Amino acid sequence: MTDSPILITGGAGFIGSHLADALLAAGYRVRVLDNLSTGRRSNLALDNPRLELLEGDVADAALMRRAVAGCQAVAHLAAVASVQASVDDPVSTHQSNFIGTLNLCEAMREAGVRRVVFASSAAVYGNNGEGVAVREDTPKAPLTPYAADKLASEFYLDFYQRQHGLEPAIFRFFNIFGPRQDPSSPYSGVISIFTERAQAGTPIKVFGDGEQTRDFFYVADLVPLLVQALTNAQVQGGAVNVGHNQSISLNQLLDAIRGVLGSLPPVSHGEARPGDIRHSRADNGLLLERFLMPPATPLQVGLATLLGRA
Ligand code: NAD
Ligand code: UD2
Repeated sequence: MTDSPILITGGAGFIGSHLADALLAAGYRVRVLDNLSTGRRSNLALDNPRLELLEGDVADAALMRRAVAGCQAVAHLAAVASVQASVDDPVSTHQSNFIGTLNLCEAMREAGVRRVVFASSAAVYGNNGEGVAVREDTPKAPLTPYAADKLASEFYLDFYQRQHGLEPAIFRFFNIFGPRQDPSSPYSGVISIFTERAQAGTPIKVFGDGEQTRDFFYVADLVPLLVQALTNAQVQGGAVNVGHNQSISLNQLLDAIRGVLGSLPPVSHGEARPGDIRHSRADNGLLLERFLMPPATPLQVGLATLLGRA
């Protein structure tokens, strides 16, 4: 381990702050670049002298150069994570979700920093592969600016790998959940919304019949994969799905929350969201081949932690 820091863009957010905690616990120095748009200072162990916070935007090329300078590796997690925000404001979200990646690639090329872990998304597949386990070679069908920016970022990372020797490790996250996921927007992760409402006793709204399925993945199981990709001697090219190849319906999810709490507030059903994917499940063969997977946290255990009943 060298003493130079690992940069986490978006490190004050949900996934990034758990990664920061794990790297600090393992003895690394961590530099976070975050504009605190959805991230929070309170997610970070700011009293740890090995943690540095640079407050600013990944779209600021000069700041990105300062952030990358002297780092041993980068986890690029900064993005406007809401798909709907990208639909509502594609120009502004493009600055965060694509220009930020390009600025990072240039800054890494200039600084000679090679290793970068990138948070891509199942969104790159659109509706393709719906109902079967989606493989990495499933044709891509980005249906929104969010998905297009993620896929374009993947292509640029691939270009910088071939042309400039960058070492990208690209993960396509399916539905990550866990503590610190912000439930405050209607487009926040469904588990963060349902568990917050279940705890507060406020009504839960299911969009559609609740039989849509998702491959949920607990954040504490994701972090060791990110750490391996940042620190392994070698990375192999190409993107890797992050999921369990197991999906459950929202109705089953609600049953599981009821199982932890003993009861649920009123649950109503509304119109399905336009464009909502019906079934989503990751083929995770490549993930298992390339990375050491920690034993999966059972959904009940993850939910109990979120609900303060662990
Ligand atoms: P999050 O909103 O908690 O984290 C994103 C972080 O990036 C926040 O701290 C935010 O303040 C910061 N940020 C946003 N725009 C920025 C900018 N222009 N400059 C600097 N910082 C900026 O969301 P998350 O769930 O932790 O997502 C992390 C990454 O994983 C994102 O790239 C997201 O697209 C991707 N992802 C997440 C999921 C999921 O299930 N949570 C699924 C697929 C992909
Ligand atoms: C996830 C990602 C998104 C993108 C996409 C790729 C999150 C938060 N979003 O979108 O970034 O990667 O996958 O396919 O991880 N729902 C309700 N009630 C609510 C909220 C949601 O019924 O109050 C439903 C929603 O209509 C959907 C399901 O729950 O059917 C999951 O919604 P989500 O927003 O958590 O995630 P998803 O899969 O749409």
